[in-house]
Amino acid sequence: MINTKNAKLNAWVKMWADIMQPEKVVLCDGSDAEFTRLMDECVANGLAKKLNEKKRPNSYYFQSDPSDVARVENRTFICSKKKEDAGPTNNWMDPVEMKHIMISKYNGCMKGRTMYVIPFSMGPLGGAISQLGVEITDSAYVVGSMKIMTRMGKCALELIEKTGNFIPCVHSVGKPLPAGLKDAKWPCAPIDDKYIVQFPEEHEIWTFGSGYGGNALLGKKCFALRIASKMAQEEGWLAEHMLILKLTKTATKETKYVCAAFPSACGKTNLAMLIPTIPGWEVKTVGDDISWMKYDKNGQLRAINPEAGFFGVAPYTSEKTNKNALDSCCANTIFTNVGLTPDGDVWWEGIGYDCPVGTIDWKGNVVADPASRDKDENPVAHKNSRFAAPAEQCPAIDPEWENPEGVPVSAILFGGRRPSTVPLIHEADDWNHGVFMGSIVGSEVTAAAIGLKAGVRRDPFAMLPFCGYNMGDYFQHWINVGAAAKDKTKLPKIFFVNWFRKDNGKFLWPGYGDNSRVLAYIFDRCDGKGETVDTVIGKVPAAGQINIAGLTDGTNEESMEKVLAVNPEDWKAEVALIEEHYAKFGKHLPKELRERLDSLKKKLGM
Ligand code: GTP
Ligand code: SPV
Ligand code: MN
Repeated sequence: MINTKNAKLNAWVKMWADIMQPEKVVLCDGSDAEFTRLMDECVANGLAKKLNEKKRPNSYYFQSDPSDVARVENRTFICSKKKEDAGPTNNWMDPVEMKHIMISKYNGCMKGRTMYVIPFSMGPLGGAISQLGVEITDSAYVVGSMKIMTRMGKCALELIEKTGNFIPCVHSVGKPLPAGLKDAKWPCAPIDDKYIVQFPEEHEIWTFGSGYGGNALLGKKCFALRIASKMAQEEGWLAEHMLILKLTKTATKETKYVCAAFPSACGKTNLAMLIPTIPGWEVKTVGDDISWMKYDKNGQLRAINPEAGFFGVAPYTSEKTNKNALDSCCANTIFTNVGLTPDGDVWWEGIGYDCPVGTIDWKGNVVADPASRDKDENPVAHKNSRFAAPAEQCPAIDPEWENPEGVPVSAILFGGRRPSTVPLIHEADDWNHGVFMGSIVGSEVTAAAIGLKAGVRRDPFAMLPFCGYNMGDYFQHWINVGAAAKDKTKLPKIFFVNWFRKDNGKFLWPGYGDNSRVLAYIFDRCDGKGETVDTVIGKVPAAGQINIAGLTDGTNEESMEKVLAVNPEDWKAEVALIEEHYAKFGKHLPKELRERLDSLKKKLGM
């Protein structure tokens, strides 16, 4: 058992150890030595490979079970007392019933394994916006990943010992290890036996059966979004699926911080680390996935990144698309489901050079003839393969990224993958109009979750899989946060962007580093500069306002007109889809949003 200075923590661990019956219990200290020891144990037991020390020091390679490659939304539950409080977009089960089922799963689930106890902080240690948690897990992969993704170990434990406050996070891969048997390469439970469960009223997380990312690194989606969104509703702040970046106009050294919510695998990591292709601008990274925002005493909304690492999509990360992400993975990184090259390095589609013959693909097969592989049907790296890399290794990390007070937010962006209808950028008239924009975000589905139907789905605020309570009440919370602003002029300006509009199957906008051209326009709009044109959905830039100088991909005045176009017929069809989407929320839909939709319909003559 463990013997910390906090009796509540000791008793909680003992209770779970009695149920799960691990061979031993280990309190993690978060040291570099512990990381290397645990990862080397995984290597010795056949669960991981150590990468070439010369090329990628202190880095490890894992292949998951083919059933365990992404989040599992149909196995994710919000267990509030009342079904209505989970709302129409979440799976719900009665908390008592769920606990009953899960305790039977947890009974003896760690036999033959070690129970690791991971104290961690989301956000800078001791910061006013930060929160503490403790995860118990039987996965060394989870311990290693939590070391990268959170402030973990002794430093967090000391704070927990002082206050006794922590969010309890329970995890097991759900596969006891009978004595004498060799462990699986990636132990986990079958797909229908995976449980990702949040108890929002109790601020507690129980998960079972998956070892993957958002299912198992409980500080991330389970805590920092599902539970934190509920805490934020109770306490008047915001917990969002957003990157945070700093934009600097180098001539004047003026800076602005921007938060952006895009659905999973829709470009947050890329935008957060972007290298501008236009002179005079610099981008620094604060976070790439999650933003917690609170008003300071002057009424300024400030954001922190609660994480300490990046759990990024590997495919198509290259020197050209995202050099800063690639450089962040240079050492001390865990890779999952990418390709393993014969010289002990990693490879993925779109890394920028050909796949070496003899590379092992994510399923463990040798790639004998790389040129003959279909990169879409049978990729070497799974489409949701990921790296977990320490944020401090990012060359573009903002010196302010660990400021416990957070950074002041000037603009909020919403977006998704929309092949049609939605222009490159449009601007909200005011906060509530921005909330309307967030509430109607839609996107083509990606590989970040298992088992979703292809096509565009509504993903309001990019929070569809991550809101810990009724999404209608969440919309209302956003309206309330705007109304609570002491000084409305200090509220961030809200924009909607779409890097993914197509014409004849081809992207109309080059994206990636060229998104700096849109960021520059946003910067000026925050200062009230720049020329706009009013459309039915909001302000779009007037012709020539987005700098396209030097673009050689075919972008010209004509393509800009297409990518910025707001076509009333498209929007009439969109309104019908929004109606359908809104109908789900019944009386939980804020009247302010209904009014916005009605006003859009009126403008469209509907
Ligand atoms: P999560 O970690 O799942 O939350 O994803 P994310 O939002 O951080 O997405 P990420 O930046 O990892 O991008 C996902 C995919 O979108 C990658 O394959 C990128 O290459 C692609 N992508 C990112 N930005 C752009 C862009 O501006 N244009 C285009 N066409 N593709 C992009
Ligand atoms: C996402 O799916 O939005 C991710 C990856 O950031 S995961 O941590 O698996 O949720
Ligand atoms: Mn994400």
